Amino acid sequence: MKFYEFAPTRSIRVRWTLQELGVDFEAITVDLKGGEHNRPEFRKINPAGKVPVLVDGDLVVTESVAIVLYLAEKYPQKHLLPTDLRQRTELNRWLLFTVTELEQPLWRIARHRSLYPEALRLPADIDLASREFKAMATVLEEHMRGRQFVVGDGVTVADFVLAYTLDWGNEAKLLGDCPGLLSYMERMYARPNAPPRIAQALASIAAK
Ligand SMILES: N[C@@H](CCC(=O)N[C@@H](CS)C(=O)NCC(=O)O)C(=O)O
Repeated sequence: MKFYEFAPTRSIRVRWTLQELGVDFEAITVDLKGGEHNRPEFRKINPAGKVPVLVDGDLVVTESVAIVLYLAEKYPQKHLLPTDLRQRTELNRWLLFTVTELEQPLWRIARHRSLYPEALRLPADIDLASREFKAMATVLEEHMRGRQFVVGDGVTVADFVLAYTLDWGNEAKLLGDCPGLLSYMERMYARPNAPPRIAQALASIAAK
């Protein structure tokens, strides 16, 4: 399997899953800072010009959540997905909550802080998105009370997606009111096969 990644991005969700599964893969860095995602060779693999991408034989999978679900289904013996319908539905629920209710405000903040051209940035949207993130993080804080994992009693790919997204929220300084989420995120990153935190990954590319 070939894994196209750029260290501090949503690629972390996929690297985390691959490392927990303990499977062989070839990692290929797509240097977003250097514009490698806009090269025609990469656009052929993902016309959206985004990472992560997983290529497994003739199958090309984009979208970080689709990739982690594919990997968990490909290696069922590692039990990173519940088989019971109710638990699986809970997993889908929290995965979608993570990418729609938590990630989207964080993405808006990142765009309006630094990714959009300066003239297009809307500081007011940073404020709105921050409030929306915090309101939804509070809902999750309540859900996580007394829990080790977001779904059921064992680790699933939803934990990798969520812990990365909470690390992103922590980088944006939005987790201050959610001590339970902070300690869950830190516990997840203390797992032996966890990937680097976003701050470490950013430092590794800055050093290059
Ligand atoms: N929904 C996609 C988002 C992928 C995405 O936006 N990746 C960013 C890095 S986190 C990227 O490659 N950006 C390059 C660009 O938009 O030009 C996923 O979860 O995989």
